[in-house]
Amino acid sequence: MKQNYRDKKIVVMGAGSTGCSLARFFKSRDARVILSDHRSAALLANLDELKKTGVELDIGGHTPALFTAADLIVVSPGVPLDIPVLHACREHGVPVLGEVEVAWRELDGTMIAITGTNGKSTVTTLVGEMLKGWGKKVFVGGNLGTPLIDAVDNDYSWQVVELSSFQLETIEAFRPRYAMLLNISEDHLDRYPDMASYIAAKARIFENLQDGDVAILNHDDALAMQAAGATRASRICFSGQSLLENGMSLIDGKIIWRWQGQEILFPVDELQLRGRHNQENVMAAMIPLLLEGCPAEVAWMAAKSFAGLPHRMEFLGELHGSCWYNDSKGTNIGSVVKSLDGLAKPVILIAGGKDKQGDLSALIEPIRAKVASLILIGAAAGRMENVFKGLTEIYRAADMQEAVKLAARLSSPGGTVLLSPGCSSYDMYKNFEERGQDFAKEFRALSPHRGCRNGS
Ligand code: UMA
Ligand code: ADP
Repeated sequence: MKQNYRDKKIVVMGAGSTGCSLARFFKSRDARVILSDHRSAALLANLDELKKTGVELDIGGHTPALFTAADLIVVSPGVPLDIPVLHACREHGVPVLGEVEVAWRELDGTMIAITGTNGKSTVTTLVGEMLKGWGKKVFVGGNLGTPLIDAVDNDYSWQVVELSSFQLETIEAFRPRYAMLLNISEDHLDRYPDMASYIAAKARIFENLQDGDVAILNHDDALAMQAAGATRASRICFSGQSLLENGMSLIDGKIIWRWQGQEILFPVDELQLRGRHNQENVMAAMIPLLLEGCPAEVAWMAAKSFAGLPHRMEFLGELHGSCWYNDSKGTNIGSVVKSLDGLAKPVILIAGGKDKQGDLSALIEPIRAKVASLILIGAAAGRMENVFKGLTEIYRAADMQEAVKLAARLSSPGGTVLLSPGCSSYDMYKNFEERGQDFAKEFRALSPHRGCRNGS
């Protein structure tokens, strides 16, 4: 499975975290590496360090002649596959792969791959914590932050990898032992022509599974169940609605694992994670561990100890009697719905950002029911205002500082202020972390003497 890249001419597209890691990897395999990015050098980091190792640069655009003369093109997830330079490569018979495919070919060990519209990072981290609690040497990364290629040459016995639809678009033979699809709702419709194309990309996680592999599925999500199609892998499900004969169910405040005649119960009130969606995440995460023979109490101990990731319903503190939450990772409409679901009325909601062109209608009822004031920021503010007009009071804010000050003024004791944008952050910030940090900073500026419980 491992490839020989010696003296091959390889163009790596995108000089973000994926591209820089890929360039280092190919260099370590004695390939000729060209790192190509359409942004200017001033906007890119790490280039000097890479240049010193002999990586060649094609910056400020993608030079077609370099691409069509290459042996292989490896794209970063943020690169759309329908751009002219990649069409030209395909016409010239130059293979185009993604980083996940390249990494998978190099890796030994057992891989657990996790996709879905929401909950991927939480489940990926949880699975990683459970494996570590069981004493395993484990890589935890992928879309979560550390590119999978960084797992190569590290003798991890396990890899837990979060996969986005972008990363799955460019696999070929990729075959994890466990493939998890948590849920599907609208996302990334600024990249995909329609929902069917987005689902098709997600479904590729099952494409190469064989007998003996395992597909872990959400029994309550018809789209996710359908996406698994005719996979040859065994299907093991989790459900928040039905008691499954073989699988993981959530009934009357208990997670019930039923497998081959055995039953184990886990009381969800022992978890620190809040919200029903997180209970579903815990169920999904435990399945591969229990199937692999990890003692139930070891997996459950890791689940109980996990307080959640920053920027996902992260409690920042109280101000004038209202609770403030940073849910900057709420980057699509489905996740905002889930976050509002766990909160009582009245909520002051700060939303907006880079528009992903999805259907906003799933938010209409939750806004009507829970949101006392809606503060809109960013490029999507205009479209959101048109759809949500008349449901609640709507305000516009030019930046986070204005939004936070307005939220503090509008909030009332017993209420909640929530940043859950339903959009990506790229119109105003480098990423969702920077947006969440800005929100927390502005909150702290209003409440300098109040500590943050989980705050950054
Ligand atoms: N670029 C080009 N040409 C193009 C398009 C982009 O040169 O046509 C360049 C950009 O100028 C930029 C570089 O590509 O310099 C960025 O590449 P990238 O967007 O793939 O970013 P990376 O830093 O490599 O990060 C990627 C993931 N980013 C995206 O999918 C957009 C990260 O997920 C991931 O953590 C990282 O790889 C490691 O695996 C982020 C994300 O937003 C968190 N993911 C989306 C999400 O979760 O919704 C899918
Ligand atoms: P992802 O990595 O898929 O973006 P995260 O674990 O980072 O998912 O969670 C992001 C947001 O998605 C959370 O703040 C929460 O609002 C929502 N979310 C998390 N888990 C689920 C789930 N299982 N179902 C629906 N929404 C969820």
